[in-house]
Amino acid sequence: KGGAHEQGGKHISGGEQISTFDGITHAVNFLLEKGLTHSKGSPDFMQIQFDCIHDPVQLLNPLGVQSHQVESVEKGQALARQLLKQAGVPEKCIEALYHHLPGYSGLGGAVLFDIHSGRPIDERGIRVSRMDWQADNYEKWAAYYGKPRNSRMKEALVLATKVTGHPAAVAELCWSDDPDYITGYVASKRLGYRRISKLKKYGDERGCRIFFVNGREDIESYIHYLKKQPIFVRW
Ligand code: PML
Repeated sequence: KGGAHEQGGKHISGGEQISTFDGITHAVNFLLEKGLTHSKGSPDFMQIQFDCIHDPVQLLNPLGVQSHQVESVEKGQALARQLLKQAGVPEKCIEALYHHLPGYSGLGGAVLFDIHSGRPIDERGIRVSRMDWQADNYEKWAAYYGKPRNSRMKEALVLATKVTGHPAAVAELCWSDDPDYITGYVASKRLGYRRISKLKKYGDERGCRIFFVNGREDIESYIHYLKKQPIFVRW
């Protein structure tokens, strides 16, 4: 994994790849290029780290992708709530989440929200790790479905596929903290990855990443899965 910072300690880029030993040079170059591009050539600090993975890698099919064009943030947010409901999140829980929401930005990770209690399980922010989609397989998928090669979408789709690929998961709600990127999504195993063109206003630096979970399942094992289980998305 790699990360870059600019002065003032603001985190501006991060990334991760799962690679074979032979592919390490390629993976490091990719992360280096990514850090340099995102920081417009001059990060103050960059770090690239290796973790040796011993566990067998689990394969998951990518979630199906559907895009919704909305006229306004209000319509986008209304659609997000409707999709969450369809995914099995009770209305009361959705209301409770929106009540907490602005406070969940800037955690550097996702908040787990229990659909039964309508409460957050862990507010420290869980960082999902160890997931990837090999470039050649992704290219084939993107060509088949006529999807634009959008690396931000690819990374989000890989993450959403992992997050919803466990029995404790009910749905995910996400939009970026990048003030220039306003598309977000709702994802669930059944609904797939549903992109919504406007979920916030340009210039807004508040992002959101919530995993709705069934708190009656084993949440410790879900958190372990999110952080440690290696996943390859494969079409
Ligand atoms: C997409 O365009 O489908 C990706 C939306 C979410 C991006 C999340 C992020 O970049 O932090």
